[in-house]
Parts: sequence; structure tokens; C-alpha cells
Amino acid sequence: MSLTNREIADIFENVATMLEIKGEIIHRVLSYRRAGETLRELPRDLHAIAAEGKLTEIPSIGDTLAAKINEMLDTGKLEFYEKLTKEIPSGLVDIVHINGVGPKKAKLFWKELNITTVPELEAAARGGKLRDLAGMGAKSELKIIEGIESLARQTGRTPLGNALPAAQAILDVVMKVPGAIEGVIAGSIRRARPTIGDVDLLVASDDATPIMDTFVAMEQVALIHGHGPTKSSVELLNGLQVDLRVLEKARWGTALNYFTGSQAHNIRMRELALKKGYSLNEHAFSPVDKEGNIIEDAPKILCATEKEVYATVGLPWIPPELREDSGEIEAAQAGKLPKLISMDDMHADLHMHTTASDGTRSIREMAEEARQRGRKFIVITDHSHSLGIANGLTIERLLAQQEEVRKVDTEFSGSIRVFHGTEMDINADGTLDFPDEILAKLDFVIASLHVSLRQPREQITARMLSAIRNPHVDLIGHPRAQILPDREPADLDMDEVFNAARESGIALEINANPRRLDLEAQFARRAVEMGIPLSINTDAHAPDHMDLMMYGVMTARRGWVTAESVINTWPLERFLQWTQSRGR
Ligand code: DGT
Ligand code: CA
Ligand code: CA
Ligand code: ZN
Repeated sequence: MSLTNREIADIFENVATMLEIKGEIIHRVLSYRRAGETLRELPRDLHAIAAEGKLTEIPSIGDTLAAKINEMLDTGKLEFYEKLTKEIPSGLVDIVHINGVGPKKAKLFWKELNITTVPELEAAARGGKLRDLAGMGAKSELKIIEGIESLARQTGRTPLGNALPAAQAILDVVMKVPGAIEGVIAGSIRRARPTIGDVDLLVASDDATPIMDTFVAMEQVALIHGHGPTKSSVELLNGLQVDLRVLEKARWGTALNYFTGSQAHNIRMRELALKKGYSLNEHAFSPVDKEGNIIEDAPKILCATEKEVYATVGLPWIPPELREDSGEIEAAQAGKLPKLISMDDMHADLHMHTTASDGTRSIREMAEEARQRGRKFIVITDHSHSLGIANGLTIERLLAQQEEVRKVDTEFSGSIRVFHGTEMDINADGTLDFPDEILAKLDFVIASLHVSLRQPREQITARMLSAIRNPHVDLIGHPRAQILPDREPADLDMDEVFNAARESGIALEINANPRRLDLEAQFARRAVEMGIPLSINTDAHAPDHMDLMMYGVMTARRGWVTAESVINTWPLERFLQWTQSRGR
């Protein structure tokens, strides 16, 4: 039996969780967890690396872990893990994955009530059997039930930020095959959904065979589900499913349109085609009779471009990010499609961290990185003191940092402006981490939720409103505090949040980090409809995070956002006017 990278990663991650339940030192737990994460995303098969004797060249793999990997590759199992599962029931690992249940609680339920599976825990919670345990109550039982339900809803989707680079790398390989004319990533990636079910690649060519052969033979392929002349499907080492379709260039438009979706958009397109007397599928428009049956010998319409597909049903081309049947067909019919924001419009990044809190570079280095990416102004926004885990700044450190920022700003004058701000915590009790007279000294103030994210709706909403109503706060960072694909957003009353934001004239963030994409598109769209300005920022903790801006822009486009609504696109003078018209 031969294990895949993903199975070995799973074993390491299970070991980490089991050691945590046992109460092992955190260092040991983390080394297994990190190894698991690394192996999951590894672009090469572990068998090949082991054969070259290069396992220890993988980041976070030392001699001990390399020996364990070799054992698994050779024997199909890990003695150490088998022993652990005799000590710690493996169902506890699933229990730890429930939102709101950590290793300590899992151990408590196991030791006190002999609960070792999720269904047993759910039955106990519903039966009111957990409330009398130490540190538990009726409320925590409810939370566990909610956590189990949300676990069931999680469908194993991959964040856009992982799927897009993986898809692009594969497309780059197959496009090098002679005869590949055009290639594109279609499906939900093209529509910029924040999470992806599977990857849909399209390539135009008159000779599919060598393209398909290259595709299924790629190093990152773990399993081949199908290998045919028009369609092949594989599973990658990291578990991602990829479909490749190869078709003739003459049908590119209909195929691209069909496989971009969404399904709901496609259904509307087919209805429009029928009204014009055609049946539309991925191959062509085929004339139909009055009953809707295809007239066999009537000439079909082939479309080489999407523009022709839309023109055939009487519409202008619709940007893929809008294709969800959420008003885009009507807008296109009325000539009212928005002119969506694009990367070219973005010339500022208003949220980033330095070594002062949990970033990896100095103010000067971050400014230089931003300058190289063509940004015209940035704001340094390190964490505030109550976020101890991120080494948040005290008032003293914040004020000292301001002098440093001013120095760097002067050094860079003429190429990029560097402003001073904060990403201030909205504390669990609704207070803010800095007093007003300190906030008044800053150029730009972000307030964010980082802790106590599972407070009940009323409490966490009130907390958010107190930040929105502070006249010194300019922006709410990653407003719903979600982490993709698994951490559910905070239970905020978004109507109240939007109403308060509109009243106080504050901006809301689209955090561009693909683990966040928060606000998500549908909320961004609602905010803009209400006249609330948005700000798209990378929240960079390291230089390469600045490259993630595109995910924020993709999300904004999916939310029908135009450049006008986004303060990062405004000229510097307008931005300064706006911040100065606010509390300071
Ligand atoms: P995903 O993979 O769950 O993130 O979402 P999609 O949109 O990529 O869905 P997928 O991969 O199942 O199919 C790709 C596109 O192909 C989809 O957006 C629309 C089209 N498509 C697939 N199946 C159907 C279908 O049964 N009816 C229609 N109208 N379109 C379909
Ligand atoms: Ca897909
Ligand atoms: Ca698919
Ligand atoms: Zn941040």
C-alpha cells in the first residue's frame, strides 16, 4: 500500500492533535502540525524526493520526521501513530475540529463521559449531559451543537488563493505543448468565488492527444480519474481535483461561456437563446422548431469568442465575476453593467504590519516594497497592545513609531508617501485599545475584531458599533472576521453595521488576503449600494503579501464595485481631505 502526500500530511496533523490532547509540549505539537501543512502543499511526490534522499531539504522536515516519512512510504503506516491511536481514540481528533472545542474540552468529555466520537458528543449536548461538567453550561452545549452543524456544512472547498496558483501552474505546463493555441482557467476561479470546488481548465487546440498526455503525466498528479480526447480529470497530491477540456478554437466562445458558469447564469443564457430560436450548449447555438426540438440539418452558429455568444442573445459581454444570475442579465439588457474596478486603479495600500508587531520587515523595507509595486501611498498599521500574541504596540511605542514613520516618509518623498496609523483592537468589552487623544495624532485608524469572536449577535454587534461610531476610526478591518475555508464569520447584524457605517461616514475593508476576503462580494455590493466607501488592502505581514492585492480586487469586482467607491483609488489629496473631514 502506497501512501500519498495528503495521507501522510493527514497522519502528521492527526499526530499533532493527539499529542495536544495528551498535553505534550507545544513545540512538539507544532513541529508535526507545520510538517503536515508543508507536505499538504508540496508540489512533488514524496516518493520521488525520498528516492533522491532529499526529504530533509523540505522546509520543516528534520531527521526525525524524515525517518517517519520514510517509514510510511516503505510500510504504508507509522508505528508511532498506531501506538498513539491505542492511547487516544482517533474520533477525538474530529471532536477537536469542532468550532469552540479545543483539546482540553475534548479530553474532558472523553475522561468524564467516555465520549469519543462526534455523534456521541452531539447526542450528549442535545441531551443536556454536558452542562454540569467543569467550565460548561447550557450555553456552551448550544455552541457545540452549532459547531457540529457548521462542521457538517463544510464541504472541503479550497480557498481561491490556493486553487488559483495551482491551476495557473498546471495551465502553464500544458500551454507549452506544441499545438496549444489558447488556455484559460474557467469555472468558479474565473468568477472569483472565495472557495473552489474543483478546477476547470480549457485549452483550444486541433491536437488534444499530446496535451492530455502531458496533463495526466504531471508530477503533481496523484490519481487519474479520466484520460480522454476531449476531457481528462485528475486529483493532485494536495487533493485538488482538476478537469481539463480541449476543444477546437472555432467553438471556444460557447465552451468558455458554458464552463465559466455559474450554472444559474448558464440557465438564463439558455432561456435567452431559446427566445431567439436556438438551443445553446457548450458546442454551439442550434436552431430549434416551435416545440423546442433541434432542427437536425439546419446550420448551427459557432462562436469563437464569448463576445459573439453574448451578441447572439442580444447582450454586451458580461464580466465573469458577475455571472451568478444576481441581476447581471437585467443590467446588461438595460445597458447598465458597472465599469468594474481593476488592478490599474489601485495605487494605495492602507493596512500593513512591520516588525514592531507581527510583521517580518521594517517600516523602510515595507515602504520600499510598496514603492516597487507602484503604490503612491501606504499606511503603517501595526497591532495595538491588547493583542499581546502579535506584540501589539503600547501608547509609548506607538508614539515612538510615529517619529520613525515621519523619517521614512521624508526619505521617500517624491516617490511614495508613508503615513502612520494603527490596527487597533476592538476589545471584548467594546472598548477601544487607544484613547481618543492618541487616535487624533494618527493619520489613519483601522479598528478590527480579533478576539472573542463567538460572542452572541447582540453583544458583538454592539461592540462593532462602538468602534464605527468613534469619530477617529476611519476603517473597519476585515469586518466579519472570517478565515477561509473554515472559520465562520462573527455573528454580526450586518444591517446594523451598514446603517451605522453610513451614518458615521466610515469605510469598510475588503481584506485582500485570500484567507480572509472579508468583506465578501455580496456584502461589498450591499455596502456600495448604501454609499459606504470601501478600502481594499493586503494586510501585508511580509513583502510578498503585497502581491495578494489582486484577490481583493477580484472580490470587489464580484461585488459590482467600481473604482469610485474604493478609497485606495482616490488621488492623495482626496484621501487626505476625507481623513481630515473625519475626527481629527
Ligand atoms: P465549483 O467547482 O463548485 O467551485 O463551482 P463551478 O462553478 O466551477 O462548478 P463546476 O466545476 O461543477 O462546473 C463548471 C461550470 O460548468 C459551471 O460553473 C457551469 C457549468 N456546468 C456544469 N454542470 C452544469 C449543469 O448541469 N448545468 C449547467 N447549466 N451548467 C453546468
Ligand atoms: Ca469548478
Ligand atoms: Ca468541474
Ligand atoms: Zn492587520
